[in-house]
Amino acid sequence: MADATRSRPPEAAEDWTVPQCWHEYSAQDHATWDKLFARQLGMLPHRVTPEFMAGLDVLRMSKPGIPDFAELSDRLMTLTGWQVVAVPGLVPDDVFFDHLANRRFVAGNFIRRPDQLDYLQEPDVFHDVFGHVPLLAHPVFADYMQAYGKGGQRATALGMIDRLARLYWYTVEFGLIRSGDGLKLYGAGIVSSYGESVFALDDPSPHRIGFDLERVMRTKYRIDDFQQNYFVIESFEDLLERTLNTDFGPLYDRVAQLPDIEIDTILSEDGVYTRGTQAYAHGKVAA
Ligand code: HBI
Ligand code: FE
Repeated sequence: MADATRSRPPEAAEDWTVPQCWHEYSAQDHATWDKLFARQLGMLPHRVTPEFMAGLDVLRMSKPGIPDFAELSDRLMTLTGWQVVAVPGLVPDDVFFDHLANRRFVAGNFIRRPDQLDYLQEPDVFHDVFGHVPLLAHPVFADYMQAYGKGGQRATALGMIDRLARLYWYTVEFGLIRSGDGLKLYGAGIVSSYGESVFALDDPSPHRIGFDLERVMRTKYRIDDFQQNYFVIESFEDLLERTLNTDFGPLYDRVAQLPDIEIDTILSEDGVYTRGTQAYAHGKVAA
């Protein structure tokens, strides 16, 4: 979540964008990307939704080194009308929403240090570009992201950003999708993390619950560790349909009257795919 008090660095434009300065990446920066890329590619193909692999392919993302945003944007523009623009890190919510509403995805231009391969707090170029950009090549998901940006602008006016942010968290960042009899990954926070890509699908600990818009908007989330529940969509078409064709006004009114739902709760009306043991989260507390 963006820190509302953060101020725009002097080198950034009014819309918080900066030049990517691709030529300034060091050999070590590119090597870090290649290492993270190879590690995910060794494990993701049978775990991630096929649309993600198709996006990597059509955007030529297996080319070694940190991608040049100008090149990515050229390809994306042709496919779905999206661009990738560089920012120094987290940007304020209103700036973020304005970019998405105009089909611009903001990506951090820096890469994590070699001692931070497994976890870092701020989204870097590996999370933002490897995690988020492949699905922007998918027309339906691309429309969903823009709809989220527009929804963010309306939610701001209604004081409901926190509720809408939960939708982003449980879909764009940590979503699972049904695939035949099984589940697959699509959330960027999962697919850019080696540990969570295994945990989210295979671990007996987390709950996996069928997506319901109102339910998701009421559910808290954690930013400091693997999720304790994941929400499963049927398809990108279904996700777009359930969000785009819903009037969020009455929904926000209803949600505002209802209590928040804790991260480890299962409700009687939930469509449960897996009832988790919660052993991972609870084991940590005891330790
Ligand atoms: N800024 N760079 C960046 N990346 C994000 O994912 C992001 C952001 N600012 C705000 C934000 N996300 C979220 O708070 C909104 O989805 C609510
Ligand atoms: Fe992200």
